[in-house]
Formats: sequence, structure tokens, C-alpha cells
Amino acid sequence: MLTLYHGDTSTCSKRVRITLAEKDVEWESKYLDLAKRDNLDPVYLEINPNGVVPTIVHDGKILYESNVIIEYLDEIYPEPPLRPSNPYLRAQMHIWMDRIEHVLHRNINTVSWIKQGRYKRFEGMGDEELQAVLDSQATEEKRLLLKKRLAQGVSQEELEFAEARVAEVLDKMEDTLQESDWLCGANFSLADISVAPFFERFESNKMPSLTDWEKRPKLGAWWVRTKSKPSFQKAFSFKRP
Ligand SMILES: N[C@@H](CCC(=O)N[C@@H](CS)C(=O)NCC(=O)O)C(=O)O
Repeated sequence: MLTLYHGDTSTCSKRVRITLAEKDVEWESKYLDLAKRDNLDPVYLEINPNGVVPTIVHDGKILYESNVIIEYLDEIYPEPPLRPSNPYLRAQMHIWMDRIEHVLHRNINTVSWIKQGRYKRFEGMGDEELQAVLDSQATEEKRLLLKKRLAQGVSQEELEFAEARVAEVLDKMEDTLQESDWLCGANFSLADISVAPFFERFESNKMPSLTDWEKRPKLGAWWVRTKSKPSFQKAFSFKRP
């Protein structure tokens, strides 16, 4: 039995839903409403102390960190394989997944505060409510980051820095895709799955500099191939209950 705790629009949850759809595995859905801060509920924090989605429970065993989860899923449901068998390409896959999580995701988070209007969630809250939100953050790192953003926002310099880091990752993808259809060679892999949900976000949030396919044509073609996959469409069509 596999249970997935997830959010509908959460990019990290989508990684897991794509992988499960690739494997054609049945799973039980436990939907968390992030806007209502279900992820900070003490009962959920017992299974994911970071207070984020996704988390899976497989035969009673708990796992979080979406890139770790999708690799675990590829281990326990080997068909179709989503990791290259060639050791060098498999190492490249891990480098991509690390870059996607620690460079791309981290900096998109900064960009989204402004461009996606994340700050608006907190507008209209009084001091007490804001303090309660800060106190409820699952980790000290998240609490300090939110405190800083609420006090100072994101400066133009920080925004430009974050946008440049995101652009660097996209340029690297464009370079890599000159040589092959997918990020790690001839076959679709966990690296493609890990990054794909961000592209849907770039499109839906109308971020033209990140979806300028004339500037990055190979990436544009990769994106069309990726979003045409049935697993991708299934994962993205999940509707909140
Ligand atoms: N590195 C984590 C990141 C998880 C993460 O940041 N999840 C977001 C949704 S994509 C979340 O739960 N945000 C709610 C919050 O931070 O309060 C993973 O890959 O699972």
C-alpha cells in the first residue's frame, strides 16, 4: 500500500505523481491544503518534520524529500526504468537533481515571492497573526527566511541574482540538450521528471524570459516532448478534493 501526502499545485508533489504515473502504480491520496497550512499540522509534522509536501508512506515506512522519493519508487517499481544504467550518466542524473533542487528551486522560490505575488498571502494580517505564522514554521531556517521577507521583502538585487541563477540552469539544460533528447542521454529519466514541474509554473505564471524558446530552442522542444507524456498529463490533472 502506498499513500501520498501532497498538494495539487506543489511542484515537488508533481514529481512524485509523474513517477507514479510512469510506473502505473495505484496510490492513496492524502491531500494537504498548503494555503490553509495543513502541512504545519502537528499530526503531519510527526511524519514530515520539515512541514512540506510531499511525503509517502509505503508499507508503513515513511519517506520525504521528493527527489529521494522518486528514486525510491524507481527502485521498488523497476519498470519502466527511470535511471540510466550507465554509471556516468547515472552520476550526471544525480548532479542534475541536486542542481534542480538546490539552485533552481531555491532561486525560483525567491522569484516567486515577487513575480507570483507570494507576499500577498500575508497582506492584511495583523502583527499577532503574522507572529503566529512565523512561530508555526517547521524549521528555524524557514522561520528566519520568512521573517526577513516579511520585514524587508525581496530587494531588486536579490531578485536579479535569483533570476540569473535560474537562467544559468536553463542555459545548461539548453547546452546538454544539444547532444541528446533528454537530460541524461537517450532516455527520459528522473532528472527530467525533477525539473519538469517548474516549466509548467513558468508558463502558467507568464514568465516570458524563462519560456523564450527562440532563445533556447532545444529546451523548448524538450518541454513539448515532456508535457506530451501521458504520465505528465495524468500528474498535472490531479484535482483537489
Ligand atoms: N526539498 C523538498 C522541498 C519540499 C517543498 O518545498 N514543498 C513545498 C511545495 S513544492 C511546500 O510544501 N511548501 C509549503 C511550505 O513551505 O509551507 C522536497 O523536494 O520534497
